[in-house]
Amino acid sequence: MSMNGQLRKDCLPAQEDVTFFSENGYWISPIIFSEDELAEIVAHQDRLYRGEYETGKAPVCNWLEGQDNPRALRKTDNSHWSDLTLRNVAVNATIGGIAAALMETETIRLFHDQLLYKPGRGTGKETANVGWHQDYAYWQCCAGPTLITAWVAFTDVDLSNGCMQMVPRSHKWGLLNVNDFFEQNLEKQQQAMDIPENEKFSTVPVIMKAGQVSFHHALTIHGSGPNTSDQARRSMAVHLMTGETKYKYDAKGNNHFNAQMMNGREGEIYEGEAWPVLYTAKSEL
Ligand SMILES: O=C(O)CCC(=O)C(=O)O
Repeated sequence: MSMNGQLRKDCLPAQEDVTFFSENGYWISPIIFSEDELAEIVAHQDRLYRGEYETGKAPVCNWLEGQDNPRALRKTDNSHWSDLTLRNVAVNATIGGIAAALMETETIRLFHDQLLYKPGRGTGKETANVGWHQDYAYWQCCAGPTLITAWVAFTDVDLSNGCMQMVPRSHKWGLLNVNDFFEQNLEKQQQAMDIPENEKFSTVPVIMKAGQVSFHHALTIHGSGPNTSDQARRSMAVHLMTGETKYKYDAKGNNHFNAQMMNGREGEIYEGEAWPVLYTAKSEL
């Protein structure tokens, strides 16, 4: 199965969708992955959790069966290092084409992926919520917020299984004071947030069918609540950067492990094998 090869033009955003993204900081695509593709992807997700690495290379901080807490959120970074099916999701050309259109840029590269599994009912106190955050807070190793995340739903998602929630327009508010992926108390976080005057904190649930992909800007505030359903919520967050994204050393030491592959080349564009190109307008010539 070749999931990455062809750019599906029928899935690209129309001009009004690009305007919506520019105004609100997020957008939801039509279905990109078929049921058969998703079944294969999910099987490979489970292989990763069993510690079976097709390429022989382990991802970063993988959750492992029999070893890690079954009730916690499973977050595996760089699954594309380890598994070719998951890699095909992370470098999917249609995802790249959509990201380029929304960011109004020519080239989209993979920064890193994050495989996610939010267990179903029974999580008890370890609710596996994702606290309000802006992705750029974690990417101070990039000179500017020229990044976008594509979140691929492997299962249907809605509020009952802890779908992501977006705060529209928040990508226009700059980097805020409250940013914590692992915080469980989203209400407390919201109260402490410095929202700009004349702006309102409102949330929109990202309700999708399996195979759809949501996109959010690196400054868009988002988080997610508990999964109260019987089934796990499965997905992959594909963190993407525009072709002009440059490396910046973060003096606070918050250098993402993928940025370490830049070997301190301050001010240089992220390019090369470590950051595969998903899409470039040049290939369209
Ligand atoms: O899966 C979630 O609930 C949050 C994922 C996330 O923070 C992201 O994709 O940037």
